[in-house]
Amino acid sequence: APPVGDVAVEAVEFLHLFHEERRLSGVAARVAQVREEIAVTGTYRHTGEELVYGAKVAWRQSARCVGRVRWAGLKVRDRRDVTTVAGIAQELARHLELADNGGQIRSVMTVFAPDRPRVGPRARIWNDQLIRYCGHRADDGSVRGDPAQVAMTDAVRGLGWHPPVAPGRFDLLPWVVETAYEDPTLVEVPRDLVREVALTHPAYPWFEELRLRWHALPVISNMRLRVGGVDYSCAPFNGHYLSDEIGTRNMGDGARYDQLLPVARGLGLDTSREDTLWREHAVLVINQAVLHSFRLAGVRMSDPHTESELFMTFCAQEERAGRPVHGDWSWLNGSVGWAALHAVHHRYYDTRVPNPNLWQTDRVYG
Ligand code: NRG
Repeated sequence: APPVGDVAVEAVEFLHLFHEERRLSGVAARVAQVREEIAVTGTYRHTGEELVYGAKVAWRQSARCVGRVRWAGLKVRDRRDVTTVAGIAQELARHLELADNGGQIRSVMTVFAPDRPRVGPRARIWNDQLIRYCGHRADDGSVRGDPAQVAMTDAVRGLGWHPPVAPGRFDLLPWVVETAYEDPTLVEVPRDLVREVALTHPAYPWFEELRLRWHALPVISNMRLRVGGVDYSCAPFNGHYLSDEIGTRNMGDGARYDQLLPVARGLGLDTSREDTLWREHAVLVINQAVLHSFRLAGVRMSDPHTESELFMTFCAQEERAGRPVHGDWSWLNGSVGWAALHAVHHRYYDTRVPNPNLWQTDRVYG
Protein backbone atom coordinates (compact mmCIF):
# COMPACT_ATOMS: atom_id res chain seq x y z
CA ALA A 1 0.00 0.00 0.00
CA PRO A 2 1.22 3.52 -0.74
CA PRO A 3 2.24 5.76 2.18
CA VAL A 4 -0.73 7.55 3.68
CA GLY A 5 0.95 10.90 4.30
CA ASP A 6 -1.10 13.69 5.69
CA VAL A 7 -4.31 13.44 3.72
CA ALA A 8 -5.86 16.42 5.47
CA VAL A 9 -3.00 18.78 4.60
CA GLU A 10 -3.16 17.91 0.92
CA ALA A 11 -6.94 17.94 0.95
CA VAL A 12 -7.12 21.45 2.37
CA GLU A 13 -4.50 22.71 -0.06
CA PHE A 14 -6.38 21.23 -3.00
CA LEU A 15 -9.78 22.52 -1.86
CA HIS A 16 -8.36 26.02 -1.68
CA LEU A 17 -6.85 25.70 -5.15
CA PHE A 18 -10.13 24.35 -6.51
CA HIS A 19 -12.28 27.10 -5.04
CA GLU A 20 -9.84 29.85 -5.96
CA GLU A 21 -9.21 28.83 -9.55
CA ARG A 22 -12.87 28.11 -10.21
CA ARG A 23 -13.89 31.27 -8.32
CA LEU A 24 -16.25 29.32 -6.07
CA SER A 25 -17.39 30.37 -2.63
CA GLY A 26 -17.92 28.11 0.37
CA VAL A 27 -14.39 26.82 0.78
CA ALA A 28 -14.50 27.03 4.60
CA ALA A 29 -17.61 24.88 4.85
CA ARG A 30 -16.23 22.30 2.44
CA VAL A 31 -12.91 22.17 4.29
CA ALA A 32 -14.69 21.60 7.61
CA GLN A 33 -16.78 18.83 6.08
CA VAL A 34 -13.75 17.10 4.55
CA ARG A 35 -11.76 17.37 7.77
CA GLU A 36 -14.53 15.63 9.62
CA GLU A 37 -14.86 12.92 6.99
CA ILE A 38 -11.11 12.28 7.19
CA ALA A 39 -11.20 12.16 10.98
CA VAL A 40 -13.90 9.49 10.87
CA THR A 41 -12.92 7.39 7.84
CA GLY A 42 -9.29 8.24 7.13
CA THR A 43 -10.20 9.59 3.72
CA TYR A 44 -12.94 11.54 1.91
CA ARG A 45 -14.92 11.42 -1.27
CA HIS A 46 -14.35 14.08 -3.91
CA THR A 47 -17.36 15.71 -5.46
CA GLY A 48 -17.64 15.05 -9.18
CA GLU A 49 -16.42 18.56 -9.94
CA GLU A 50 -13.45 18.32 -7.59
CA LEU A 51 -12.42 15.09 -9.25
CA VAL A 52 -12.72 16.48 -12.76
CA TYR A 53 -10.81 19.63 -11.93
CA GLY A 54 -8.20 17.73 -9.91
CA ALA A 55 -7.51 15.43 -12.83
CA LYS A 56 -7.03 18.42 -15.12
CA VAL A 57 -4.63 20.07 -12.69
CA ALA A 58 -2.74 16.78 -12.40
CA TRP A 59 -2.14 16.98 -16.14
CA ARG A 60 -1.24 20.66 -15.93
CA GLN A 61 1.45 19.84 -13.36
CA SER A 62 2.89 16.80 -15.13
CA ALA A 63 6.48 17.89 -15.55
CA ARG A 64 7.28 15.45 -18.33
CA CYS A 65 4.38 16.28 -20.64
CA VAL A 66 4.92 18.73 -23.48
CA GLY A 67 1.23 18.70 -24.50
CA ARG A 68 -0.09 20.46 -21.41
CA VAL A 69 -1.54 23.47 -23.21
CA ARG A 70 -4.60 21.21 -23.64
CA TRP A 71 -5.02 20.48 -19.92
CA ALA A 72 -8.37 22.22 -19.49
CA GLY A 73 -9.85 20.21 -22.37
CA LEU A 74 -9.35 16.83 -20.72
CA LYS A 75 -12.52 14.77 -20.78
CA VAL A 76 -12.76 13.13 -17.37
CA ARG A 77 -15.02 10.12 -16.98
CA ASP A 78 -16.04 9.62 -13.37
CA ARG A 79 -16.42 5.85 -13.05
CA ARG A 80 -15.72 5.53 -9.35
CA ASP A 81 -18.73 3.25 -8.99
CA VAL A 82 -17.33 0.65 -11.40
CA THR A 83 -15.36 -1.89 -9.37
CA THR A 84 -15.62 -5.29 -11.07
CA VAL A 85 -13.26 -6.66 -13.72
CA ALA A 86 -16.13 -7.01 -16.18
CA GLY A 87 -17.30 -3.47 -15.53
CA ILE A 88 -13.80 -2.05 -15.82
CA ALA A 89 -13.16 -3.94 -19.07
CA GLN A 90 -16.32 -2.49 -20.53
CA GLU A 91 -15.31 1.04 -19.51
CA LEU A 92 -11.83 0.59 -20.98
CA ALA A 93 -13.39 -0.35 -24.30
CA ARG A 94 -15.62 2.71 -24.14
CA HIS A 95 -12.56 4.81 -23.32
CA LEU A 96 -10.81 3.61 -26.48
CA GLU A 97 -13.87 4.47 -28.53
CA LEU A 98 -14.27 7.97 -27.10
CA ALA A 99 -10.58 8.76 -27.33
CA ASP A 100 -10.18 7.44 -30.88
CA ASN A 101 -13.02 9.55 -32.20
CA GLY A 102 -12.48 8.38 -35.78
CA GLY A 103 -8.82 9.43 -35.67
CA GLN A 104 -9.51 12.94 -34.35
CA ILE A 105 -8.09 11.84 -31.03
CA ARG A 106 -9.53 13.33 -27.86
CA SER A 107 -7.79 13.53 -24.49
CA VAL A 108 -9.70 11.30 -22.07
CA MET A 109 -9.20 10.02 -18.54
CA THR A 110 -11.36 7.32 -16.95
CA VAL A 111 -11.19 7.38 -13.17
CA PHE A 112 -12.13 4.25 -11.25
CA ALA A 113 -12.59 3.85 -7.49
CA PRO A 114 -9.93 5.46 -5.27
CA ASP A 115 -7.45 3.42 -3.26
CA ARG A 116 -8.34 2.66 0.31
CA PRO A 117 -6.12 4.25 2.94
CA ARG A 118 -3.54 1.77 4.27
CA VAL A 119 -5.05 -1.03 2.14
CA GLY A 120 -4.20 0.13 -1.34
CA PRO A 121 -5.76 -0.02 -4.80
CA ARG A 122 -9.26 -1.32 -5.35
CA ALA A 123 -8.41 -2.02 -8.95
CA ARG A 124 -5.27 -2.13 -11.01
CA ILE A 125 -4.37 -2.61 -14.64
CA TRP A 126 -1.13 -4.51 -15.17
CA ASN A 127 -0.50 -3.14 -18.66
CA ASP A 128 1.54 0.05 -18.88
CA GLN A 129 -0.65 1.14 -21.80
CA LEU A 130 -4.00 -0.19 -23.00
CA ILE A 131 -2.59 -0.77 -26.47
CA ARG A 132 0.84 -2.40 -26.63
CA TYR A 133 2.55 -5.04 -28.74
CA CYS A 134 3.87 -8.33 -27.43
CA GLY A 135 7.54 -9.04 -27.10
CA HIS A 136 7.86 -12.76 -27.84
CA ARG A 137 11.11 -14.21 -26.60
CA ALA A 138 12.28 -17.14 -28.71
CA ASP A 139 14.33 -20.08 -27.46
CA ASP A 140 17.50 -18.57 -28.94
CA GLY A 141 16.96 -15.45 -26.81
CA SER A 142 15.91 -13.19 -29.68
CA VAL A 143 12.75 -11.12 -29.34
CA ARG A 144 9.99 -10.77 -31.90
CA GLY A 145 7.92 -7.64 -31.35
CA ASP A 146 8.48 -5.00 -28.68
CA PRO A 147 11.40 -5.91 -26.40
CA ALA A 148 9.98 -3.53 -23.77
CA GLN A 149 7.01 -5.88 -23.37
CA VAL A 150 8.84 -9.18 -22.87
CA ALA A 151 8.10 -9.31 -19.13
CA MET A 152 4.44 -8.43 -19.68
CA THR A 153 4.17 -10.99 -22.47
CA ASP A 154 5.63 -13.64 -20.15
CA ALA A 155 3.24 -12.53 -17.40
CA VAL A 156 0.12 -12.93 -19.56
CA ARG A 157 1.35 -16.32 -20.73
CA GLY A 158 1.76 -17.24 -17.09
CA LEU A 159 -1.91 -16.37 -16.63
CA GLY A 160 -2.85 -18.78 -19.41
CA TRP A 161 -2.89 -16.54 -22.46
CA HIS A 162 -1.87 -18.21 -25.70
CA PRO A 163 0.18 -16.17 -28.15
CA PRO A 164 -0.67 -16.46 -31.86
CA VAL A 165 0.56 -19.68 -33.50
CA ALA A 166 2.85 -17.58 -35.66
CA PRO A 167 4.07 -14.84 -33.30
CA GLY A 168 4.27 -11.47 -35.05
CA ARG A 169 5.98 -8.17 -34.41
CA PHE A 170 2.72 -6.32 -33.73
CA ASP A 171 0.48 -8.69 -31.77
CA LEU A 172 -1.77 -6.92 -29.28
CA LEU A 173 -1.25 -7.76 -25.64
CA PRO A 174 -4.39 -8.65 -23.70
CA TRP A 175 -5.34 -6.58 -20.67
CA VAL A 176 -4.82 -7.85 -17.17
CA VAL A 177 -7.24 -6.34 -14.68
CA GLU A 178 -7.11 -7.08 -10.98
CA THR A 179 -9.49 -5.91 -8.27
CA ALA A 180 -9.59 -6.21 -4.51
CA TYR A 181 -12.05 -9.09 -4.86
CA GLU A 182 -10.99 -10.70 -8.13
CA ASP A 183 -7.72 -12.31 -9.20
CA PRO A 184 -5.75 -10.90 -12.13
CA THR A 185 -7.98 -11.57 -15.10
CA LEU A 186 -7.13 -11.67 -18.81
CA VAL A 187 -9.28 -9.56 -21.09
CA GLU A 188 -8.85 -9.69 -24.85
CA VAL A 189 -8.54 -6.17 -26.30
CA PRO A 190 -11.49 -5.38 -28.56
CA ARG A 191 -9.60 -5.51 -31.87
CA ASP A 192 -12.06 -3.36 -33.79
CA LEU A 193 -11.44 -0.48 -31.39
CA VAL A 194 -7.69 -0.42 -32.01
CA ARG A 195 -6.69 1.91 -34.81
CA GLU A 196 -3.28 1.31 -36.30
CA VAL A 197 -1.27 3.12 -38.95
CA ALA A 198 1.05 1.38 -41.41
CA LEU A 199 4.22 3.42 -41.91
CA THR A 200 5.13 4.65 -45.38
CA HIS A 201 7.46 7.42 -46.49
CA PRO A 202 6.47 10.13 -48.99
CA ALA A 203 9.74 9.82 -50.95
CA TYR A 204 10.96 6.24 -50.40
CA PRO A 205 8.72 3.45 -51.70
CA TRP A 206 10.96 0.79 -50.10
CA PHE A 207 10.06 2.10 -46.64
CA GLU A 208 6.76 0.25 -46.57
CA GLU A 209 8.59 -3.02 -47.13
CA LEU A 210 9.90 -2.68 -43.60
CA ARG A 211 6.29 -3.48 -42.63
CA LEU A 212 6.29 -1.11 -39.69
CA ARG A 213 3.14 0.11 -38.00
CA TRP A 214 2.01 1.71 -34.78
CA HIS A 215 -1.19 2.25 -32.85
CA ALA A 216 -2.90 5.62 -32.91
CA LEU A 217 -3.59 5.94 -29.18
CA PRO A 218 -1.18 6.17 -26.27
CA VAL A 219 -3.36 5.25 -23.27
CA ILE A 220 -1.24 5.24 -20.13
CA SER A 221 -2.73 2.75 -17.69
CA ASN A 222 -0.12 2.32 -14.95
CA MET A 223 0.04 5.77 -13.40
CA ARG A 224 -1.55 6.80 -10.14
CA LEU A 225 -3.62 9.96 -10.09
CA ARG A 226 -3.27 11.82 -6.82
CA VAL A 227 -5.69 14.61 -6.01
CA GLY A 228 -6.02 16.32 -2.64
CA GLY A 229 -4.41 13.43 -0.76
CA VAL A 230 -6.51 10.75 -2.45
CA ASP A 231 -4.90 8.15 -4.72
CA TYR A 232 -6.57 6.72 -7.79
CA SER A 233 -4.38 3.83 -8.91
CA CYS A 234 -6.73 2.93 -11.71
CA ALA A 235 -7.17 6.02 -13.87
CA PRO A 236 -6.06 5.37 -17.46
CA PHE A 237 -5.64 8.45 -19.63
CA ASN A 238 -4.55 9.45 -23.09
CA GLY A 239 -3.63 12.37 -25.27
CA HIS A 240 -2.26 11.93 -28.75
CA TYR A 241 1.20 11.06 -30.00
CA LEU A 242 4.10 13.35 -30.75
CA SER A 243 6.04 11.99 -33.76
CA ASP A 244 9.28 11.61 -31.80
CA GLU A 245 7.72 9.09 -29.43
CA ILE A 246 7.15 6.61 -32.23
CA GLY A 247 9.74 7.67 -34.81
CA THR A 248 12.71 8.16 -32.52
CA ARG A 249 12.13 6.06 -29.44
CA ASN A 250 9.80 3.18 -30.33
CA MET A 251 11.26 2.58 -33.78
CA GLY A 252 14.80 3.89 -33.31
CA ASP A 253 15.91 2.71 -29.88
CA GLY A 254 18.27 -0.26 -29.90
CA ALA A 255 16.28 -1.81 -27.07
CA ARG A 256 12.98 -1.34 -28.93
CA TYR A 257 12.27 -1.97 -32.64
CA ASP A 258 15.85 -1.03 -33.53
CA GLN A 259 15.15 0.18 -37.07
CA LEU A 260 18.03 2.60 -37.67
CA LEU A 261 20.21 0.11 -39.49
CA PRO A 262 17.52 -1.29 -41.80
CA VAL A 263 16.48 2.26 -42.71
CA ALA A 264 20.07 3.39 -43.27
CA ARG A 265 20.55 0.39 -45.56
CA GLY A 266 17.45 1.36 -47.51
CA LEU A 267 18.89 4.83 -47.88
CA GLY A 268 22.23 3.42 -48.97
CA LEU A 269 24.12 5.23 -46.22
CA ASP A 270 27.66 4.49 -45.17
CA THR A 271 27.17 2.88 -41.77
CA SER A 272 30.78 1.83 -41.35
CA ARG A 273 31.65 4.96 -39.37
CA GLU A 274 29.76 7.17 -36.92
CA ASP A 275 30.89 10.47 -38.37
CA THR A 276 28.66 10.10 -41.42
CA LEU A 277 25.78 10.75 -38.99
CA TRP A 278 23.82 7.93 -40.62
CA ARG A 279 21.86 7.42 -37.40
CA GLU A 280 20.57 11.00 -37.42
CA HIS A 281 19.69 10.67 -41.09
CA ALA A 282 17.82 7.41 -40.55
CA VAL A 283 15.95 8.65 -37.50
CA LEU A 284 14.85 11.77 -39.37
CA VAL A 285 13.51 9.65 -42.23
CA ILE A 286 11.55 7.46 -39.79
CA ASN A 287 10.08 10.56 -38.16
CA GLN A 288 9.02 11.86 -41.57
CA ALA A 289 7.40 8.51 -42.29
CA VAL A 290 5.50 8.61 -38.99
CA LEU A 291 4.16 12.13 -39.56
CA HIS A 292 3.33 11.42 -43.21
CA SER A 293 1.53 8.15 -42.48
CA PHE A 294 -0.56 9.51 -39.62
CA ARG A 295 -1.52 12.55 -41.67
CA LEU A 296 -2.48 10.33 -44.62
CA ALA A 297 -4.57 8.12 -42.33
CA GLY A 298 -6.32 11.12 -40.80
CA VAL A 299 -4.98 10.36 -37.33
CA ARG A 300 -4.09 13.23 -35.05
CA MET A 301 -0.37 13.60 -34.29
CA SER A 302 1.90 16.47 -33.27
CA ASP A 303 5.21 17.47 -34.82
CA PRO A 304 7.99 18.90 -32.64
CA HIS A 305 7.81 22.44 -34.00
CA THR A 306 4.09 22.92 -33.52
CA GLU A 307 4.22 21.24 -30.11
CA SER A 308 7.14 23.38 -29.00
CA GLU A 309 5.28 26.56 -29.93
CA LEU A 310 2.17 25.34 -28.13
CA PHE A 311 4.20 24.54 -25.06
CA MET A 312 5.54 28.09 -25.05
CA THR A 313 1.92 29.28 -25.13
CA PHE A 314 1.26 27.08 -22.11
CA CYS A 315 4.28 28.52 -20.28
CA ALA A 316 3.06 32.05 -20.97
CA GLN A 317 -0.44 31.19 -19.76
CA GLU A 318 0.88 29.69 -16.55
CA GLU A 319 3.12 32.65 -15.85
CA ARG A 320 0.27 35.05 -16.52
CA ALA A 321 -1.81 33.10 -13.98
CA GLY A 322 1.01 33.53 -11.47
CA ARG A 323 1.95 29.88 -11.43
CA PRO A 324 5.41 28.34 -11.88
CA VAL A 325 5.93 26.14 -14.94
CA HIS A 326 6.84 22.72 -13.64
CA GLY A 327 8.92 20.81 -16.10
CA ASP A 328 11.51 18.13 -16.68
CA TRP A 329 13.79 19.45 -19.40
CA SER A 330 15.03 16.05 -20.52
CA TRP A 331 11.49 14.80 -21.15
CA LEU A 332 10.11 17.97 -22.69
CA ASN A 333 12.82 18.02 -25.32
CA GLY A 334 12.63 15.43 -28.07
CA SER A 335 15.41 14.50 -30.43
CA VAL A 336 14.20 15.82 -33.75
CA GLY A 337 13.84 19.50 -34.59
CA TRP A 338 16.33 21.08 -32.21
CA ALA A 339 18.07 23.13 -34.83
CA ALA A 340 15.34 25.50 -35.93
CA LEU A 341 12.40 26.52 -33.87
CA HIS A 342 12.60 24.37 -30.82
CA ALA A 343 11.76 26.87 -28.10
CA VAL A 344 11.36 24.32 -25.29
CA HIS A 345 15.08 23.73 -25.65
CA HIS A 346 16.00 27.25 -24.69
CA ARG A 347 14.71 27.62 -21.20
CA TYR A 348 14.60 25.86 -17.85
CA TYR A 349 11.70 24.79 -15.68
CA ASP A 350 10.64 24.52 -12.06
CA THR A 351 11.69 20.99 -11.14
CA ARG A 352 9.39 20.55 -8.14
CA VAL A 353 6.59 18.02 -8.56
CA PRO A 354 3.49 19.13 -6.63
CA ASN A 355 0.13 17.38 -6.32
CA PRO A 356 -2.34 16.96 -7.95
CA ASN A 357 -0.18 14.90 -10.25
CA LEU A 358 0.29 11.57 -11.95
CA TRP A 359 2.83 9.19 -10.45
CA GLN A 360 4.72 6.25 -11.78
CA THR A 361 3.67 3.03 -10.05
CA ASP A 362 5.68 -0.10 -9.39
CA ARG A 363 5.29 -2.88 -11.87
CA VAL A 364 2.99 -5.59 -10.52
CA TYR A 365 4.33 -8.46 -12.61
CA GLY A 366 7.65 -10.05 -13.57
N1 NRG B 1 6.22 7.40 -25.27
C1 NRG B 1 5.13 6.50 -25.05
C2 NRG B 1 3.89 7.25 -24.61
C3 NRG B 1 4.12 8.14 -23.41
C4 NRG B 1 3.03 9.15 -23.22
N2 NRG B 1 2.83 9.94 -24.40
C5 NRG B 1 1.70 10.61 -24.66
N3 NRG B 1 0.77 10.57 -23.69
N4 NRG B 1 1.58 11.22 -25.75
C6 NRG B 1 4.84 5.73 -26.32
O1 NRG B 1 3.93 4.91 -26.36
O2 NRG B 1 5.55 5.93 -27.30
N5 NRG B 1 -0.50 10.92 -23.83
O3 NRG B 1 -1.24 10.81 -22.83
O4 NRG B 1 -0.88 11.35 -24.91
